[in-house]
Amino acid sequence: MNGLFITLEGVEGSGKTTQLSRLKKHLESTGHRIVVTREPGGTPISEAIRDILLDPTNGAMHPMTELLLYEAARAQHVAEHIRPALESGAIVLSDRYTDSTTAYQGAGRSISPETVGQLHQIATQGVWPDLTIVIDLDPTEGLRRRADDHAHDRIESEPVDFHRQVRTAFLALAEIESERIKVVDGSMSPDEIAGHIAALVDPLVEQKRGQLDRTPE
Ligand code: Z5A
Repeated sequence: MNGLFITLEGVEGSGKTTQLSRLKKHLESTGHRIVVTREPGGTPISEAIRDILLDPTNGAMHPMTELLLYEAARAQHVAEHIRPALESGAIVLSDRYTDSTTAYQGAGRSISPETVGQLHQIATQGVWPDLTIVIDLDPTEGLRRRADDHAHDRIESEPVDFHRQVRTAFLALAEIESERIKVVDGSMSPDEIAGHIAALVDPLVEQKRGQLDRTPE
């Protein structure tokens, strides 16, 4: 595919949304076509699944139901939005993707890596990120940042130990897949984090320069 696929990962409140919007501006200033999206979500069907997943009244949800719903939302997102955008040469920036499922449902809910891996294969149809940035932050700090600006959803409401397991899983993934996954310290200022992210992204954009679409949306 001609495009470039970059995902941002991390615990709740680590600053992914803040950094995605900065990265979008940075890349647009170089004339590239940028598509920003998120998981779960990114298409009407996937957003409807997101509502079910995050609804705090759905406390009875079985871990396997949760896993299948995240992957179902992803299957639609990839087929309807991500793959066509990549085929058209866009730079796609996604707030979360498969590594969140590995960390939250795999490590957090203790579902086997084999099961999670098989479902990733089915849902992604082979669409994997070129680069993943984990913004690493103590979950206590992330939850504190989020507490100020919205009510807790079903996943956020898990005990802090759950979020610690998720953080550990992201860091372990980054060790295993050190070529693809880069860790940036989320306790720095937004400007410093944006600088580190640009330093990781710019060389990749340069490598793909001839293939990327430079028509603004
Ligand atoms: N989930 C899952 O379980 N399995 C999956 O496969 C997938 C997801 C894909 C989605 O929730 C939930 O689904 C999520 C994981 C689970 N639940 N949890 N936990 P979401 O999309 O609603 O929430 P989120 O992805 O966790 O993101 P967030 O809460 O929106 O946080 P964020 O995007 O990382 O942070 P932010 O919005 O940029 O910043 C949060 C606040 O901190 C805000 O007030 C900022 O101004 C401030 N901020 C940002 N950066 C800084 C720095 N550097 N210093 C100080 N303050 C900062």
